Parts: sequence; C-alpha cells; structure tokens
Amino acid sequence: MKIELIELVEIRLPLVRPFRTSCASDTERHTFLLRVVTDAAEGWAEFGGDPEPLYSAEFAVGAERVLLDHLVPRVTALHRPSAARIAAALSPVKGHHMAKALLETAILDAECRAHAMPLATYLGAVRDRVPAGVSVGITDTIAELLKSVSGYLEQGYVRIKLKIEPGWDVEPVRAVRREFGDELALQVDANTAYSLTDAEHLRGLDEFGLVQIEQPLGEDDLRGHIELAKLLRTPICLDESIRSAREAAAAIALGACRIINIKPSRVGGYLEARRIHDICAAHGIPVWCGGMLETGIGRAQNLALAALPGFVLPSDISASSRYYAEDLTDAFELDNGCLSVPDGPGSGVTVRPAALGRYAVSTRKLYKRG
Ligand code: OSB
Ligand code: MG
Repeated sequence: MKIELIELVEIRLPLVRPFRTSCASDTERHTFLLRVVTDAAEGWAEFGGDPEPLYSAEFAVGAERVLLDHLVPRVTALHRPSAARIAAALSPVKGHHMAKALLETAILDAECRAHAMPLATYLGAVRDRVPAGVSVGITDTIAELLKSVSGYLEQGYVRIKLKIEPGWDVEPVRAVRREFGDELALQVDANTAYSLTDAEHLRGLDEFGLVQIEQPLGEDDLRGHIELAKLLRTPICLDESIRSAREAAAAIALGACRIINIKPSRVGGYLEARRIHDICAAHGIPVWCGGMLETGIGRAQNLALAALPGFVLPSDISASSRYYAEDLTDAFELDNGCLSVPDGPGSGVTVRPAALGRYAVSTRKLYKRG
C-alpha cells in the first residue's frame, strides 16, 4: 500500500441537545476527520478530541500541528505502511495518543478495505449486534433529567449512565432509581471531579446498586483510586487514567479498578485497544467501549471493537439520533436495544457527500505524494 494523499476535514455538527459533564459543556461536535488515500483504497478516521483540552490534554489544533510536523512525515516515510507498523514508527513522539489513533485508524480502514475485510473481522469480533448504553449529561433540574432518561428507556437503551459532579450526584441517582426501579442497569461517570477526601460522600452512592462509578478521581491519581476502591462497594471503572495496555495492566494489578472503559482514541488506536481487551480478559476484568460523541465514522469503528468477546458490558455507543439530527453516514438505529456491527469492508460505512458538504468547514492537505 502506498499513501498518495492525507487530508484533514474540519467538521462542526450541532448536537440534538447540549451535553454537559463535570469538565465541559458542548452544543456541537467540532473536530476533524482524516482521509487517507492509498493506491489500493481510501480510509477515514475521526479525531476523538475537542477544540479545548478539557477532557484530555489533547486538543484539535495541537493534534493538527503534531500530525503535520511529526506524525505524518514518519508514516509517509515507511517503505510499506500498514496499521500494525504505525505504532512503532510513531513511538519516538511522546504522548499524543488521539492524534496517533487518528492516523493509525485511517490507515487500518484503508487496509481492511483493500482486503475487502470488515474491521470487525480484522479485530476478532464474535458478535453481530452490540447492546447500546446511553450517556446522559448533567441537566439543570432533576425533572429534566427524569424526562430525558425516560425518553431513552422508551427507545430501548439497555443501560443508563449519568454524568455526575459535586452537587449533582446522590440526589439525581436516588431520583432515577426511585422513578425507574432497581432493575435498571445504572452507572455514573464523574470525569475526575472528586478527590479522595470525598470518599465518605461517594459511599452515599453504594446503596443504589450501581454497575460502576467511572473515573471518580484525577487522571493521574492511581493511588487515590486504589484507596477509594477499598472504601466503596460500587465497582470503580477507569476511563481517563487508562492510556495504554501497560497502564491497564498496572491498574488491574494494583486493584485501582474492577472494570475498564476502553476508548480507542484515548489509548492510541484500535490495536492498543485490542491489547487492553486481551489483558482484561486474561484477568477477568469486564470492559466496554467508551465514546466521544462520535459521528457515524468513529461510531462504526467503535462497534467493530465492541463486538469482541471481552466487551461484556453495554457500551457508550448510541444511535445517531441521540447525537445528531443528521449523521455523516447512514444513520445507526436502535433495534431491540442493540446496534448492528457493520459488515462491509473497513468500517463498513461511507461518508455521505451531501452531509459532509453541510458540516465540513475547512479542508487541509497534510501530505501529497510526489
Ligand atoms: O467520559 O465517557 C466520557 C463524551 C465526551 C467526553 C468524555 C466522555 C463522553 C461520554 C459520551 O460519556 C459517550 C458517547 O459518546 O455516547
Ligand atoms: Mg468517562
């Protein structure tokens, strides 16, 4: 495979409703897609980050810079570029997992398409359908929250995740439990909003039988999570803290978490995501696939990953309509609480030119051969 062209397409898609977490409030998804054209096929990927470094240290303009100056030159210098060779080629560059994931994923998509192989098959999928969870943002009132959860349950989502922060935790969880009952698979995500001194307060969540509490403490606070895990009955899941297979192995060995949220973009791509899946499977640690409000491009690829055998908990992969009035691909729809894993070559989806025309705000060439 020879790389002919690498192009970045900046997109802005309005969200159907604002999405508020303990670290940010978004009304649109403003990010970029990467298009890699090779002599054999074309591949697409979606940047996991945002314009501002509020969830992760990475952000769109920084990623563009590091791609242009440091990542793209290393990859285009490869004699035979292939997805499996990207990580080693990029390893001299420290960090920047989301930017690296973008490049590796677009090449992986092209490579799978060149072999007419679905990404799900390449990764080792064992399922055709994936149970869909939904991540529910912080709202102004409990009444508003109950209304939105009720809407999602009517649509068939099989698991509800509530975003929490200090001042919005025990009460919303109590209200959702009271309204929808103890059978509802319910979990919370703090996006690093607490510290170990909040342990006593967080114990107040134990009575609600939550599936997990995601990332209560800081990204770099492994020690804090180890201590907190001894104090809570609710299982701790790590999101932001897990950026590699090595960090996953350490967190498991040290007892910092009982569940891991695998986000391909955060960990540098689908190949590292699969390694984390394998390590977790070997340790009996359940995993699920996290999301970054992806458009159909990234969501299709996440579905391929979530079809692996260790993904035993519902993922944050919802239908297109939960995010966007119009998606960039054909819409993903819920069928009995599940989404279908695309079975066409590569990610199995294509960008609809008309939609891209409406939501692309600029295009930049990062590389052209010759
Ligand atoms: O912590 O999982 C998170 C979205 C943006 C940043 C961080 C997170 C999220 C979500 C959205 O929870 C999940 C989705 O894409 O449906
Ligand atoms: Mg999270």
